[in-house]
Amino acid sequence: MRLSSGLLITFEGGEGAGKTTLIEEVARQLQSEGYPLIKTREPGGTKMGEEIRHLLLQHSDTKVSPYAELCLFLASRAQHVAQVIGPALEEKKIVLCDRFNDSTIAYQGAARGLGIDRVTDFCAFASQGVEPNLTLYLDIDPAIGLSRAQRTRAQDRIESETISFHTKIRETFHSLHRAYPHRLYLVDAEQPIAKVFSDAMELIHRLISRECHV
Ligand code: T5A
Repeated sequence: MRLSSGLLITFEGGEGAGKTTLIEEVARQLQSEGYPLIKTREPGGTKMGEEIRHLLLQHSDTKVSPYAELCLFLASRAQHVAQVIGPALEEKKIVLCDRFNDSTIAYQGAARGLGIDRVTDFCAFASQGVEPNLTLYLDIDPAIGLSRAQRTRAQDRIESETISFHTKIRETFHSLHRAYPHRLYLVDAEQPIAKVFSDAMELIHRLISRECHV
């Protein structure tokens, strides 16, 4: 199946919302339909990005400055866009990306208090103007998401933040949805996995037929 342009689809959500699970299912489905795609994630997606991910998520004796944290997320993104996302879009692929600019706006801009407008500008700079065509925000009560995440592994540095930190992130995603209703959609992540998947695929198929019909 050929596309007339590349598509960047980002998956956002609080901790344990089900992004990784959903991306796997979506990738399998789109591949079975013959679409060229890549799956990737942030922080990460490149060798440098994965090293930055380790730095960011490990527990540390050092109290990490929110400014240093922001710069590391942005450095990972800049490399990821230059090395992986940009070239894949040039090749007219679908890019399925686990987290992108909206996470930085919600986590660092809002929850860390660095300022939504300022962080939005930094994100546009780091991502070199690349914007998602569609963002699926998996909406979940933070307490439910955190308990799901803890079922499979130990909490990382950011997950270990307070519940009010995670609630602020959810509220910010809701306001991003109101600000960008034609790009960022809320998907109820408390539904069974099959329903989350079918809701997501409906939005993705709608995007493909609107943007990339060949
Ligand atoms: N971050 C990231 C920032 O602060 N700023 C930034 O700019 C960026 C890019 C990244 C961390 O960095 C922060 C945010 C994060 O704290 P991460 O690994 O991407 O870390 O984020 P997490 O949300 O922590 O990833 P998780 O792997 O914990 O969550 P997922 O991927 O959303 O959830 P998933 O798919 O692994 O599912 C968790 C469990 O729930 C089950 C799954 O089987 C699994 O066991 N599950 C369901 N159970 C019931 N019903 C459903 N519908 C389910 N869907 C999945």
